Amino acid sequence: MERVGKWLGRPRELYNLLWFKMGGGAAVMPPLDQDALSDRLKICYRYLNQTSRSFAAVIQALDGELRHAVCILYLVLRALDTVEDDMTISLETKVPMLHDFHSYLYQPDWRYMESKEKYKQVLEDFPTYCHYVVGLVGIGLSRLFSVLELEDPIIGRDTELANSMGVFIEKTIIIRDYLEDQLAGREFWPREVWSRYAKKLSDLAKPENIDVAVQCMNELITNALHHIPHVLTYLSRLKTQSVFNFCAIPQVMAIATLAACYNNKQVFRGVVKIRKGQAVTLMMDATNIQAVKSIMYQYVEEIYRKIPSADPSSNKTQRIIVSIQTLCLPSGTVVSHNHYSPIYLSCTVLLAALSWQYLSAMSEALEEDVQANGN
Ligand code: IN0
Repeated sequence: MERVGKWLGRPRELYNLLWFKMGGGAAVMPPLDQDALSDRLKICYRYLNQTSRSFAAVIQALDGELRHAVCILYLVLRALDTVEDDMTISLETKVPMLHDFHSYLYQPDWRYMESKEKYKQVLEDFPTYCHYVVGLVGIGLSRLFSVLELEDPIIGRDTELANSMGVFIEKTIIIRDYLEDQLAGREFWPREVWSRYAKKLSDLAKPENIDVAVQCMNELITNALHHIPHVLTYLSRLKTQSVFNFCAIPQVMAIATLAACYNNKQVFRGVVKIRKGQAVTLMMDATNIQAVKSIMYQYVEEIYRKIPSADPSSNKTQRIIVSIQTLCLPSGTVVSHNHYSPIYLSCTVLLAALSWQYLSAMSEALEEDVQANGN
């Protein structure tokens, strides 16, 4: 019953999820012709689908040569990340292992089996880490797009924008995974921020510190939002549809995740993830710059509505949101958060109620259909 209630409030997500599961995603992400692949490439795509189902579909939809290059780059980076995140490997072993990693790629039998006790890993230099872990991915990918002439040379040359694309995703993951990383012995939140809220980063997980913990996270989210203008400029320069989808989807997932985390105590108690139906809807929608701007607008609006007046970063958060919304609207439109005309408000409520009734009826009909078909 709870599950039915969950869907009734979100009929479009239910509709998109069913459509996607029934193969509708092929319109945005055409599937790969498996028979045309060599055996080695088949293995690569099998591993890719095992690491990330939805993102694998986006990679498989890339054009020609770019598809295999990105597939292999993604697998290599995920493998590196697995070593980096493994807290059973000491730093003395891990650092040389990461340096030599490129040579293991040519040794099919290479394995690491010596898992020992848990070690702790604290990230001390966030900008350098970001440059190597994320920035180089964005810069490398952007050069690939340009060299293959799928995008203009400026995409490969403008390293600052390419860097922001990756840093926005990475900062979002680091914010969302606070608890998981704490439990695993990893510390990624920047000291210069958390030290103004607590003595130790682990203190933020203590129930008695929940209010300052949320304030600290709200500051980090406000900081991450500052990358959005660069992200929008980068995406607005893209010309190839499959490259656009590949680049835009992780960005809209990131803003949806930040909106779910903002001012949410649950980040310090469990897992906060976007719903499957929400993710599928974002994948279906984020296919052009205007749609991405409208998604960004809606999620920053959701954050704006949640800003507590007593939050220490509230003014900064409001300012960056207004400037993002200005970028997302057609030029000449003014963003206002204060004046709602009562007549517009009534019309909106009436329209929302009517749409809700219509969509609920449609989702019920759909669900009956699915049950009748035994899926
Ligand atoms: C990525 C990025 C990514 C995609 C497109 C353009 C980019 C431009 C600059 C930098 C990174 C870019 O996207 C993925 C998204 C991803 O992996 N999503 C997973 C999430 C998950 O939980 O596993 C999903 O299932 O949807 C990304 O996060 N990274 C990444 C890695 C390699 C490549 Cl080639 C592209 C990781 C990171 C750390 C942000 C670089």
